[in-house]
Amino acid sequence: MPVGLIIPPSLILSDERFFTHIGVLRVAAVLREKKIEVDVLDLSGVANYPEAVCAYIAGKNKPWFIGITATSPQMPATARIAEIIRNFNPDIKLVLGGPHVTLVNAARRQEVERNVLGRADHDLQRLAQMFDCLVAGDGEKAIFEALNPNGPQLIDADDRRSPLFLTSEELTALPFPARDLVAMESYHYRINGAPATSMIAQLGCPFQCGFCGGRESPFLRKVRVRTTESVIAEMRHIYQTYGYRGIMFYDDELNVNPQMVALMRAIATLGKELGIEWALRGFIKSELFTDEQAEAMYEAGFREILTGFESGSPRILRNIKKGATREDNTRCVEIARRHGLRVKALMSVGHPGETEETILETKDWILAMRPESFDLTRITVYPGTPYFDHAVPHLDGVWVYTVNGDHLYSRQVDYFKDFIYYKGDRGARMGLDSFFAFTDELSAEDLARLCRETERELREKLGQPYQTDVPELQFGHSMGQGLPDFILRSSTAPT
Ligand code: B12
Repeated sequence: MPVGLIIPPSLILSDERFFTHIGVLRVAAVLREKKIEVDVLDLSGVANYPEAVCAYIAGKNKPWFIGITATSPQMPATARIAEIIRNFNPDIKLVLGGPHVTLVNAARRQEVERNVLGRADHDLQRLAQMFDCLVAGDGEKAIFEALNPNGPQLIDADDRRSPLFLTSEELTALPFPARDLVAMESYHYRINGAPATSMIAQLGCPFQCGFCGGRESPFLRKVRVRTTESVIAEMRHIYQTYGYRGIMFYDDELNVNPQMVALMRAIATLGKELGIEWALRGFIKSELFTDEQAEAMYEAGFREILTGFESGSPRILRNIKKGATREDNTRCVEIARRHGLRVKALMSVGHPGETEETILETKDWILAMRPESFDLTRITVYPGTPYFDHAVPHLDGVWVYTVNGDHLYSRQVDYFKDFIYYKGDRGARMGLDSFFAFTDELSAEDLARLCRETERELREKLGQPYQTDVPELQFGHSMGQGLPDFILRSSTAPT
């Protein structure tokens, strides 16, 4: 009987088959390495996913164990999937891993430390009622504890002292993510016209941004790097096995790695050896960006950088604890331009102290910089972010986070129900682009309206239309037929 791993749909995204979920495919890879039969059910973009889940658990080769991966916005679909599995067969061991449970657990740890059990404790208890086992942090070793029928209900690998927390050496030694267990050809991202996929070369970001998940979570905070040889070997594998020369690096920031320039040079050498021009894209931290890095990135094949500039307002940048000033951000754009790198500016609205004026400053900075593309994200106060973890109860279910005398108020989010549309106009078109937070000057409705208006104006002025929705996939169930290959792949299937 196989172990099933499920990737739930991300119902808030306009296109769910942009990038595969790397984390759960790393878990699949270690299972396969130990000769454990593993199925991956990829429900990304599958409109009738409940039917697909039913067909899977009722199929010929029934799983005895199901692990689900989820970010917070994937929780409404995850809860539905868990309910279906429970109702069908309560004996299946049901396990939750991934960012949501990791961050709820990290937030709860903060509550325990401060001796004030509250929102996160409540959220973790709800998860514990729904799942037999919760896994926080690295899944590659923790999965084997989860497979133990008598294992603990909470496995906390998000702890530097835990033997389940991977060292950089262990990270380097891991098998590559089992990309063959999802239908890579059904994903359709492109960089510079080249079909592209994603990879992770390093983990962790040591900075303190108030909105960012995992600032108290070693899994997301401690920088863990792989050797240059290991990264190069994975790129070679991606090209030779799947034919991709387009790669999006999902490392939090490429330039926190002191070996970054050496890595770029090695990527350039590999490109020459393979006789290809890479089409690469990745994140950098603006105040650390240098001409030397930009030149090496271009040489390696990078054509675009993404940077979380977040705001054009010095007050907001201070409140976020961004570590970069507006001048640093402007300088970063100039460096990229000098070296032929396009810039995607990741901007956001809804920080402590946000006012109409600060949103205007963001708009003006974008209009002055004219990045080749941008996002304007609505900030959500997720567990595991300083905005959540360091907030205190205010009034009637509202919590308040204070920084430099400015405030951010947030309401409890029901992760099993609330759909959090964080960018673009998909939420607005569905009447669901609400904010879950507000400031002294701007209500949640004001923030939603200003965010909508600002983004619309910027898109018009920069000639950068909204991303259009990609039609959802349907699983057609006809008698006697199994699940299609773009949904279910098994490690035992002939390759
Ligand atoms: C890539 C990425 C995306 C991509 C997703 C593409 C894709 N299909 O993967 C895009 C750009 C679409 C995206 C969107 C969003 N993202 Co994002 N994203 C990331 C990023 C940068 C890398 C993810 C990754 O591959 N990590 C590396 C792998 C190894 O880690 P992992 O996936 O967590 O898996 C490990 C463990 O969690 C565990 N595990 C995972 N699954 C399972 C399952 C089982 C059974 C077990 C036992 C263990 C296990 O083991 C894995 C291996 O160690 C992370 C930051 C980060 N560094 O992780 C943010 C991050 C996951 N994103 C985040 C957020 C907030 C979002 C958005 C909500 C956007 C926003 N700004 O508000 C949306 C929501 C998307 C959605 N799915 O609904 C937060 C998660 C917050 C949360 N509470 O869930 C993160 C952590 C960033 C942060 N620090 O705040 N994101």
